[in-house]
Amino acid sequence: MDVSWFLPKLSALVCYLLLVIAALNSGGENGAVEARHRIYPEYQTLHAVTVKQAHRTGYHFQPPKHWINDPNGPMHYNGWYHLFYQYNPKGAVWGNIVWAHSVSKDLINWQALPPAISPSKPFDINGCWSGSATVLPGNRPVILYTGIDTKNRQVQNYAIPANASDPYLREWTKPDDNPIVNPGSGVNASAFRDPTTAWFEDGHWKILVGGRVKRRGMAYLYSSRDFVHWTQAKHPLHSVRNTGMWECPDFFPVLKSGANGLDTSVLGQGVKHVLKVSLDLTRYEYYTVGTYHPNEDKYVPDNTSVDGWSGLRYDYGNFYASKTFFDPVKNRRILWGWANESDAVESDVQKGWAGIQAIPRKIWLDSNGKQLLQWPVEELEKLRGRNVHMSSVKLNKSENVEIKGITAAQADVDVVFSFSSLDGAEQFDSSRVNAQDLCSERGSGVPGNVGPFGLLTLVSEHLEEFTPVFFRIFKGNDQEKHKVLMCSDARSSSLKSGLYKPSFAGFVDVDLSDGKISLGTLIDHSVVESFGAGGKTCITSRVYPTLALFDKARLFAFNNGTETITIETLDAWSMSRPVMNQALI
Ligand code: DQQ
Repeated sequence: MDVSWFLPKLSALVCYLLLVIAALNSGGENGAVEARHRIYPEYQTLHAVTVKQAHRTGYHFQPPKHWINDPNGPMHYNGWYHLFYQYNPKGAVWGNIVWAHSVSKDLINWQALPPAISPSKPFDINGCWSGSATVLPGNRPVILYTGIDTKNRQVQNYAIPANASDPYLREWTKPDDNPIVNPGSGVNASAFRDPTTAWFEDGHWKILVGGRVKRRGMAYLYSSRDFVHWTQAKHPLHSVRNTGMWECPDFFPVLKSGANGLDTSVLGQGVKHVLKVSLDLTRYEYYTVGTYHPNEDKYVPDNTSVDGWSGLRYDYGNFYASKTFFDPVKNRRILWGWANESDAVESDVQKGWAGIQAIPRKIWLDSNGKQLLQWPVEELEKLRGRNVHMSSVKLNKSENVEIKGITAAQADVDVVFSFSSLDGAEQFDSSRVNAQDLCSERGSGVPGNVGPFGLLTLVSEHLEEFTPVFFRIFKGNDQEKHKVLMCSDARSSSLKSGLYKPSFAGFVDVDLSDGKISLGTLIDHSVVESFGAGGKTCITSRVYPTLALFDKARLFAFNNGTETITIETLDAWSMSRPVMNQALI
């Protein structure tokens, strides 16, 4: 028996398990600063001499050079959207982290300001890590962030604008009564970070801070009357065993019906709550939808939400440390997430930059109450240029159609596929719970009955490189009529080796009774960000083509299933470049 295919998988699995066990057991109690960003001391302070353009994005958020990670403190204040983010001003790997700061009128065109918060005081001298912003009554913004203090403890600090009448809020002051939240007894000081936006209730401000006790992920709850003196609640708002450190928790209300967002303090009858956590062990996130009981300081996920490793994700690809905020201008809740690199670290250093932010997404509760829906903010449509439109195009098995006439490496595509029958769909094997494994076995080239069908993005001239985004539809079991798999498969995305090229995938909980399914995809040189079934399942892939670059990139719609698929409608647009982080004079 040839087991050669199995050996690399086995060794990868063993390495991963060892890593997980090591992380779970280390406990961080040895005084080390625990955050699993990879540390490359030799590159941390290696300024980029040149910035390589090949894989830089056209319309995604990124600074002119160097490393970025988590989005921090997004808010709207006096006519401007603010985005802060973890940034290394000195190199293209994680380190020397400050809160970089940009402002925008429309969430698409951004101007860069000097860093808002940098290590300078005993309570943050070893790092200014992630956090959130809250706009207090009287229009007073406050930032809460994690500082790494002189003893390498993680403490929570606040910062306020030095001049609240400056619409850009360029300068921030860190008052001397910091830190305002110290790790209390029983709290692991090296696993205690990333305060949330505060909500107000019954005379108190409340926040969550992420943490871990042994293997249990924790969302510690604190309350305060004045925003400066904080008291730890008797028990965490929520915790789940065996999930490891919870980074960047986010907790917010959503309307039971309708797509409008809610201010973080809204409670009441028509409201559910969402708790999202970022799992340091796996570097992916999950969320639950549930009920917040303010009087008991408790959050209980609904029984329709899986509360653990296999819970729902905002995004099944390169997307981490996300954070939402309420936008009072358009009454919506907006999600920001870090789309980290899949490239080798040496390549990041050569490129002179690493990390982008995914396109900000409006999020709201699906009418089924079980999950969130996401869609790129409508302002993105301003960048749409030349359009190609198709309708009623039939794709028989192994047929494809090229979408010509737009800039395929920098594009926005919206397509609705239809099929006349699902009778022949293959039976889903209910033991196959791992979508990513299924996608890697049944890639875009493996024929099926209903699917695979979808888009081939960033395709090189002779198909040496391509990133397919596609669906495969199975017959379900008693509970579910159908099982829909959505994949964004990076395995053939680049001829370059030494990269992470995963077959990212998720299932799509969608009613197919109208015989249709939609796919929206944002293609931007080294990122393919996809929204299945109106934003029910989203997948972001970072890819690094060597041939499918700029005007050499092509775009196709394809079908490799025996069931004929019809492109009901397809619109594709060339996307123009916004102003991206020019310094504001
Ligand atoms: N990144 C920050 C931490 C956070 C982690 C440090 C998540 O505050 O837990 O840069 O990516």
